[in-house]
Amino acid sequence: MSDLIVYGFPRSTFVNIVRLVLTHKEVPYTFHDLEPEMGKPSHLALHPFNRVPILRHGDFTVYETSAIVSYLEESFPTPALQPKSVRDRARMNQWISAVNSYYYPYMIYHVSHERNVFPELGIPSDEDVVAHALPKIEVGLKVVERELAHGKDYLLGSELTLADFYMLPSTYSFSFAPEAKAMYPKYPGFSRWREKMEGLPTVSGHREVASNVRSVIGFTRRSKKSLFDRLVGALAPSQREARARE
Ligand SMILES: N[C@@H](CCC(=O)N[C@@H](CS)C(=O)NCC(=O)O)C(=O)O
Repeated sequence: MSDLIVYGFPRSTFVNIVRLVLTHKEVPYTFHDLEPEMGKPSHLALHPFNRVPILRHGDFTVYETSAIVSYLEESFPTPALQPKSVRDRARMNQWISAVNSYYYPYMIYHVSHERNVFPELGIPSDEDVVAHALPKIEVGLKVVERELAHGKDYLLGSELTLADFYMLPSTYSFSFAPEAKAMYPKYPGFSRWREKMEGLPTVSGHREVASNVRSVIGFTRRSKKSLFDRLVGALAPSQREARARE
């Protein structure tokens, strides 16, 4: 068994970034589903900010996705997922920061939660939160489209980098929202990039492992209650109102 453990829950966007990188590098790892432990002392001992993912490698533990993927890149350098040129690395880090600051918050924390997660828990969507996020998502899609005007396969050009694996999970989860179905076809370069990414053996391999039927059924049954308990705090009216202004 591998001495690498990824802690998280299967649906998490950031957890999936880490799992994609490990899959691409063909590094074996064990996945520890933290769903039943979220917010409990065993989880907070790993991540004091109450988030996922967390990586354990032997006696070393690290949280925050960008720190984790940098560690993986340096510990398992081949195949490389960061460019050799200083400027391309800056560009890659620009994408990573943009996903953290603009793509994930609006696509996932705002719209996907309102459209997919809350209704699954029997809670109606807050249309103000969705309406506020949509123009910001449109900006994000225009930026990707403009960058991909170079006509090459990946965000930075012909080289697959961490930027692509950062962008994929947010744009994948958001694709299930009805708004994405209307928006995505307007961006042909972005749609080609998604197709290219989905066709990579890394991505199909990861999806197969992540959608393992037994674990998904287990997750759905078990997680509804804990997800509800966990997110109920986020439903405080003041917090939801704040999200419509962020
Ligand atoms: N800055 C963190 C963000 C991680 C994050 O927000 N993870 C989400 C899941 S995608 C989370 O843990 N949410 C807490 C929850 O769902 O209770 C990182 O880069 O790892």
